[in-house]
Amino acid sequence: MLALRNFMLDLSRPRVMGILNVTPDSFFDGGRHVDTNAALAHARQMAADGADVIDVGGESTRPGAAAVSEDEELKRVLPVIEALAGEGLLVSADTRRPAVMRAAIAAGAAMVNDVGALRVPGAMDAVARTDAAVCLVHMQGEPGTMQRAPQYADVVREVREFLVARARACEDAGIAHARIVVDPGFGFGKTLAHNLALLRALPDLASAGYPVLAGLSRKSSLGTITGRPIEERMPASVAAALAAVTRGASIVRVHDVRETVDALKVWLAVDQG
Ligand code: 9MG
Repeated sequence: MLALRNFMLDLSRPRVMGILNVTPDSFFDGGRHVDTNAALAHARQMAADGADVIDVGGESTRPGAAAVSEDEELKRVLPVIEALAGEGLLVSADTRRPAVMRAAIAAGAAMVNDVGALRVPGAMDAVARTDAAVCLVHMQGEPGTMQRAPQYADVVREVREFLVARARACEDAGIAHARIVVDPGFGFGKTLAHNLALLRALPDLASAGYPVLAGLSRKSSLGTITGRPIEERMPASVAAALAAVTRGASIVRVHDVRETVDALKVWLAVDQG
């Protein structure tokens, strides 16, 4: 079970987080949902298609993306979060900024998805003072430069140790174990070889005792493997989501909700009767 404020999400079957980028420049769907009404329509469609959580982000973390002011980020995400939470949907706020975390939770977000793993001063406190869940993501470097020359002596060990240390720091700060999710951060300062090693080692990460979230949807590693541009990576993304859940991921973060949900239904029917 994952505790998201007063909602308990049963993780005995894999769950789907739908990606909603309210940005002009995200790597796959940048610009499509900047308008609040377009964003809401897309989120409602993802929920109807079976998304369990909608992850709302107002700042792109893709390398080279333009910096966004805090005010602009708030202006983009708050009306969307407020409307979706008001409709009873589980909403996650994809942000690294403590002020955005606080405002998003006040607007109804039940989870914070932080690619910085609450390392910005004030971020851990912003979550700890609430009953929201948190997803702690591993990232080597900073979004602008992280893909230049990622290096690890042992990527699996380093990512696991980092995530367990951050999760324990959260617990020390008062965030209950049941509210914490960890994520190896595919593509966040990682080569294809690093991503594949982490994907193969997901059972090891899951054995740390926190639910694992995996985000591979449309990412460049899938383009490297298949030779396909971003618009043609849906089948590869579905395959990657299945590869992740068969290795113990509890939640997959995806653009293609309907296709992923169908694939998971088939896998579940075969695998778990
Ligand atoms: C915001 N964002 C982009 N990629 C991501 C990933 O792989 N995991 C999580 N949790 N967030 C991500």
